Amino acid sequence: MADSNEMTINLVVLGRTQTGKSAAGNSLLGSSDFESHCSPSSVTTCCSLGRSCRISGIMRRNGCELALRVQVLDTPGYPHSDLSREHVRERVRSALAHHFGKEGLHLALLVLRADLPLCPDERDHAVQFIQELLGPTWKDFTAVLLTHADKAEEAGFSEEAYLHSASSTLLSLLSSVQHKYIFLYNQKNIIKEERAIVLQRLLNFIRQNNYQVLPFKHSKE
Ligand SMILES: Nc1nc2c(ncn2[C@@H]2O[C@H](COP(=O)(O)OP(=O)(O)O)[C@@H](O)[C@H]2O)c(=O)[nH]1
Ligand SMILES: [Mg+2]
Repeated sequence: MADSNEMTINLVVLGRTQTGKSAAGNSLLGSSDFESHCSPSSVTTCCSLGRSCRISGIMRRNGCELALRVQVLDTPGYPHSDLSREHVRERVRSALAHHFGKEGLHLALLVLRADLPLCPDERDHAVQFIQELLGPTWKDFTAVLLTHADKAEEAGFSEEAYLHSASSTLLSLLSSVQHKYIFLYNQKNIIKEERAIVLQRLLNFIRQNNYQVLPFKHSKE
């Protein structure tokens, strides 16, 4: 938490390898803190926390401007090329407790590629993984980030057309998280205006949740 004219939102990116988690984290932070590139093996192996600088012009409360700060926890994806499911889960679990043990988590962002169909097995793995990390109220604290929306757009899909043609697996997942989803056109660094729109949408989700946070037990070390 910070002074009264500033608000910090705490986010974690989750999802399989090469979906664009680290790139999404960088876009949200307006930085290049996280290593992100195309690779035949998983790039991210450890969790790391990135913090944005103060962002103004996004948020108001009771008629007053509030500066926003964003904290993003980048995570190794699961499935991962070199780490077992248990390793990834324990790394993420301990990083959540370490970084957000005191302040709590506002939203987990489940990162999926918009240019690939979501199949039931993958959905089940992702949901089970998030449930293990966030517990029974995971749906209230999860939003879906659909990266590679630029590729879907290149293939002729507007967001509406995309949702009309999307797999029932994806549609039921979006419905289960109360339609908290955002398309990300993250082929290069997103521009300031696009970032502001994404942050506004995330803030709306957080507001819908009455600014509740999900607490985590502090790590012992
Ligand atoms: N075209 C496109 N490429 C993306 C997008 N998001 C990520 N990428 C690329 O996908 C690759 C993997 O991204 P990365 O952030 O390392 O994935 P991670 O393993 O989930 O962290 C990188 O080459 C990114 O530049 C996107 O929205 N559109
Ligand atoms: Mg990564």
